[in-house]
Amino acid sequence: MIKKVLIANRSEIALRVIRACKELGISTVAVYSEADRESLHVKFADEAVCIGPAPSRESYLKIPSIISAAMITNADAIHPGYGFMAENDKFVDICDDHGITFIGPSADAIRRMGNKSVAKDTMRSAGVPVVPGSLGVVKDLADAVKICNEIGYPVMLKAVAGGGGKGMRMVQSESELKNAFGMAQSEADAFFSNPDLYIEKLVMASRHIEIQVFGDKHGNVIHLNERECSTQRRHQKLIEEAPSPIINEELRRKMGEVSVKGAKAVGYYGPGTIEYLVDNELNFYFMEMNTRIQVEHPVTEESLGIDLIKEQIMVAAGEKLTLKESAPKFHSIECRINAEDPENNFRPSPGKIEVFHAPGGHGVRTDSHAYQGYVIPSNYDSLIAKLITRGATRSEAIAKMYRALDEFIIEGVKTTIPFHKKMMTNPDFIAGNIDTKYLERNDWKSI
Ligand code: MV4
Repeated sequence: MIKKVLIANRSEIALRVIRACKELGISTVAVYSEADRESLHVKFADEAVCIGPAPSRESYLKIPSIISAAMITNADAIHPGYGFMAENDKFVDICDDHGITFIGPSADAIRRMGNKSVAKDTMRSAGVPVVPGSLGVVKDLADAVKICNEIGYPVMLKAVAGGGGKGMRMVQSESELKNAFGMAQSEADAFFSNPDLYIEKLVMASRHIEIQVFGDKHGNVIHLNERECSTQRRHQKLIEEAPSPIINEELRRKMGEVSVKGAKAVGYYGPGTIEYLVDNELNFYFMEMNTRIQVEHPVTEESLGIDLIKEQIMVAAGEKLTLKESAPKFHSIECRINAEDPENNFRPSPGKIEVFHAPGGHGVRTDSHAYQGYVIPSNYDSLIAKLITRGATRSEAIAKMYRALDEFIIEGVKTTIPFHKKMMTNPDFIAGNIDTKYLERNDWKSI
């Protein structure tokens, strides 16, 4: 049994985990940096330990400080949230060495999915559709030229240690490849301390759709349908929903089935997400697997009426999965409310929240660590709230979202609320015609 959980994170996700622990009767330990002393996760945890100064590398990324905080408070498990320690296989090994339960997958599963080329080859072997390209790492330029001639241009050079759009470069021709290959290797080495690249044919797919999977330590794996995440800007998701307006029952079954096979191939347990690109003909291609709970997990929760974090903790404690596969019951949408100025290229807008009123009412959920008087530090990401609605239909979820955005009052910092209000009345969004390049092609103010 898990009696006390240390939450190795901050902001809304730390609070989300604390709430789940309280409902399970589990004690909580918050850790915080000097910049987060006044954060809500510190106030709502049973105990709190300061682990260092504001910069992440000196606090939330400092493994000895986190482990020490767990040891002195006698925590028997650590929940990493997302980001920071969530996909750090060495951290999981260290937890194991100290007899602390890491609330997440095994170090081995994280390692294998963290190497994007190993991940792709593992998925291909498990029967998951992948984009044509190199098998494993491309040795040198000669090898690259040969592979590209086989698959045809344009291609994508991708760093095996990259992911989430980092360390990726499009190449149109052999002459371009001759310049780009060495540069891409040097860049990958500089950014990720690993120069290895793999190659894929460029796919003209327009949607980012991901499948939620969930496994336990007894070998059971299920899928919990898809999330539509195509409304993004520079690889930052802004709006997510479940289900996707373009996925039919048959495709959901197919994508779910292969995703479960993929997760089983790495002995996966806990919640995980398999990301796909989906084209206009509804072909789907594996991109990467995220071995963590994700920011957008609430739309899956609201679409199905379940609690993914409570299940994650129970599964980490060794319990069998209690969740069951099910068709979506509701439509859910999430808008990320960031402290950014959408009028000025989404520039970060940290500072003091002078007025804060969160919306409520039927079908409305606000996940936030912010409150009136809270100062948003400039050291971390700019997410201040996730506004989630659920409706019987997509159009009801959209109507609720517009109503909730209209009630949301935040003064003192700029936020993405005006952008989201525009999107909720945008005919393209309402029709479900969204793709990953939409916000590149269109200035949001003129849609
Ligand atoms: C691609 C691609 C086209 N062809 N791979 C970007 C994030 C990472 N998960 C994979 N990404 C892409 N990989 C091939 N072979 C286009 C993208 C891509 C993208 C993917 C999902 C969501 C938004 C995107 C925006 C630009 C490019």
